[in-house]
Amino acid sequence: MDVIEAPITILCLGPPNTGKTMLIKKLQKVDTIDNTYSSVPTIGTNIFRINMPEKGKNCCLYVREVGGEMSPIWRHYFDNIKKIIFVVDTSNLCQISAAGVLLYTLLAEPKLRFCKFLLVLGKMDVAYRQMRNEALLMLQMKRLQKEVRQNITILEASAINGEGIDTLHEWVTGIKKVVDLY
Ligand SMILES: Nc1nc2c(ncn2[C@@H]2O[C@H](COP(=O)(O)OP(=O)(O)O)[C@@H](O)[C@H]2O)c(=O)[nH]1
Ligand SMILES: [Mg+2]
Repeated sequence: MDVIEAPITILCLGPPNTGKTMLIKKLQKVDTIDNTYSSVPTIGTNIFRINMPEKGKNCCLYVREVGGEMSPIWRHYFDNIKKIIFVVDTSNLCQISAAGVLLYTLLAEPKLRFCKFLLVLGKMDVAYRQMRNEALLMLQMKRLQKEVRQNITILEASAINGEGIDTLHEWVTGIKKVVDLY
């Protein structure tokens, strides 16, 4: 097992099965697409190391995923957190509104009042997904954004076809990848 040499400053949260594990695994290997992945639900927490060779040879940061089943005790992991990645599953109509309530409880949490939030509209590859505007309506984002002080960035993503993963990498690391045009 890796020795963790930097504090964990990023949490990845969201209801069960929204694709958190797959998304972060994808983030670890920004340049490869793997369609054969299957996963088991996360019970407990996963810690992912994200390498940042752009910032130095051994430079990295850590993202902790806390399973959706553990939402009642998410708050135990809020110390030192600077960024929250909140993943919703746009292909799961029944779950989206409930995800909005969970997101609200995070935004209302005093320990997270200076955090940056990234709302990931996940599984954008699924044909029957909710489109961005419908998903945001179900999450009541307009109302939410008026009531909270944190800045919420919204990202459409898919761990299957790689949509949004580069932007996720930029948001997480603060490093802009240089796109090679040739
Ligand atoms: N179609 C599609 N399925 C996904 C995507 N991400 C995850 N999944 C599937 O959703 C299920 C839950 O994924 P997982 O990463 O374990 O979710 P977690 O419980 O939030 O960590 C798995 O069956 C994945 O294969 C995605 O972007 N698109
Ligand atoms: Mg998981």
